[in-house]
Amino acid sequence: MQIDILTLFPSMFGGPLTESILKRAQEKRLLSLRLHDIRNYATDKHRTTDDTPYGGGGGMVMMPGPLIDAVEAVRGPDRAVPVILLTPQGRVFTQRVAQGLAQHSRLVLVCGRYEGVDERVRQTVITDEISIGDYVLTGGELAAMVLVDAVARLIPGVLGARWAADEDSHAMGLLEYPHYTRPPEIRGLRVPDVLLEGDHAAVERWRRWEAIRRTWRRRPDLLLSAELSAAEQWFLADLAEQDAPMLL
Ligand code: 6GU
Repeated sequence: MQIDILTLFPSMFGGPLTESILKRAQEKRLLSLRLHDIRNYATDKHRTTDDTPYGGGGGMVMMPGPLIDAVEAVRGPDRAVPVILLTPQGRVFTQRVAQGLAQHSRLVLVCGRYEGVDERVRQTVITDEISIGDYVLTGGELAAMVLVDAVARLIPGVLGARWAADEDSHAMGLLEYPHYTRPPEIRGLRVPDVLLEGDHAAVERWRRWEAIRRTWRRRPDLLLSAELSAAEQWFLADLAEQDAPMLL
């Protein structure tokens, strides 16, 4: 997958995208990330990319000219490539949205800044708008990094087979079960016996039930769309009698 990122602050992207799994994905040519400085598409000698809003009021607006030119130059002639504006006004990013984006061979990400972008950028070159949650960041750059990380790890081969993405929290519709490694006891806290006994079916059942328990306590909203067996639904009914969710 090739992801082109248009930003006024390309140097912000250094750390997160050049370490660990994303670094390996690029070395293996499974992922190609290209950063583009929107300022290179400005046309005046000061390389201006923002201007005051028509109608007055505070803040600055990203100018349409440089941004439309930048998108068209980077995207090329293929109008089927998604051009995604990162903005708090977009649809909310979820694991399901990440799975959809991971099906594409190219993405163009546009990082909004200031009070926003001139509306005509949306009307000409933007095909999708995404927000990473209901809070306001100073710009779309951090959101773009979150999106790239979540999408890149879904590309086949990016995670090793032993780390397959299909058992993730959210991919399963449940939060993950508790994890343990050695030692078997620390500060008086013991690893649950079932994990030490080598009965794989019992381990799987325990993990599934603990995932349901944790989801009930922390994110009961997720259980509305989780797929539970009849036995698991009984377990959940039991839980609901014993404890209340921590939230809501
Ligand atoms: Cl995509 N941009 C900004 N500026 N703030 C956000 C966001 C995006 N998603 C959540 N908050």
